Amino acid sequence: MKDQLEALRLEIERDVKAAKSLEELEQIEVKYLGRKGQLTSMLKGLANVTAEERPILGALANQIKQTGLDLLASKRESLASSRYDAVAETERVDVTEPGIRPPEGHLHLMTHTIREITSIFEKIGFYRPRYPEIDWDWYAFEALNMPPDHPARDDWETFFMDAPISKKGKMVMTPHTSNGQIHELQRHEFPVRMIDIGKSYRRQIDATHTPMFHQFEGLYVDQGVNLTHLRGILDYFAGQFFGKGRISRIRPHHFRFTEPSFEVDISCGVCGGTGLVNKQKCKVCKRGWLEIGGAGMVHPNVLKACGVDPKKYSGFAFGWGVERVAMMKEGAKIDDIRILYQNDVRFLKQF
Ligand code: FA5
Repeated sequence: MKDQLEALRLEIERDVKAAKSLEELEQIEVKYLGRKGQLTSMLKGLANVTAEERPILGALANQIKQTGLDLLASKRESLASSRYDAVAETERVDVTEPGIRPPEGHLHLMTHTIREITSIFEKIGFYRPRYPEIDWDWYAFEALNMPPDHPARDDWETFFMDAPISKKGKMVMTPHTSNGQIHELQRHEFPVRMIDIGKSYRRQIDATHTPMFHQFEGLYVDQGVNLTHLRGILDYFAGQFFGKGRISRIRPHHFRFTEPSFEVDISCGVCGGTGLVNKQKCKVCKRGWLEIGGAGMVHPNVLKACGVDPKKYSGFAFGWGVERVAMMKEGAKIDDIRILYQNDVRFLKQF
């Protein structure tokens, strides 16, 4: 039995030495030293040996058990530390390495443009009120001197709301921001120096029109305001928004709510307003100027509708498309307005 015990000691030593994982060590412990292990079953054989041999063999068995436990413990320690070494090698983290930035959104080109326009006008004392984008017919048309048979009041141009009709007419999704002029003038606080920027809606869609777009509506009303003030503001905006050297011009036009009325053009940034690039017709503007929108002196009927005395007060107004002016900026290279609202990240990322 002594030889068997010694042989067992050697087997335990050999197996522990060869073990490559903590799981293997677990199995070795169960196999040799566990409750049903080989050493335990040998100890049961002690009952058959002589009384003199029994304590000697018992002591030897205990010693082998202790040796086995010690060997297992030290092997466990060395396997665990080499496992950490391996993890440290394969899963090393260099905390000084630059991290991976999560994708980050940014403001839409239209929001940037709205903020830029606001700040250009704020610098010269204009303020930005907010007026309804769904409003009564009276504000959107009637008080603006637009008769009931005006084409814009037709279903073809304007979105009418399916809502009860009030004293102020039908409810409409504003087709322009000019309703802001009426709300502002009704406050009777002068001077009025408003830049109202909001959404407008029309039944139009093509490369230069969207059913929802933004307009910015300027209104300056005080005693003694005349056309030269409008000209000054137009040139100021052209230089600030489009860049130094860009100027404006006005051409006669017709709007019901201004008199006289104009169409405003901005000199083309590509040909410098000459219409020619290397003696060839400028491809961007064809004639030196880009159309920006309408303007004019506020019609006396509009002032009267708001309870303002046209003999005492005068002023000018203009209304232009935010999308259009953004598209006209040099280098913008946007040839279809609809792309602004398609939410294609490849497009949006560029701004
Ligand atoms: C008006 O809406 C007038 N209320 C402007 C005005 C205000 C004139 C104050 C005088 C005094 P018009 O319909 O031309 O005018 O539109 C003005 C601008 O809005 C256009 O020049 C264009 O830049 C923009 N616009 C009009 N319709 C659309 C559309 N469907 N999509 C994108 N932009 C548009």
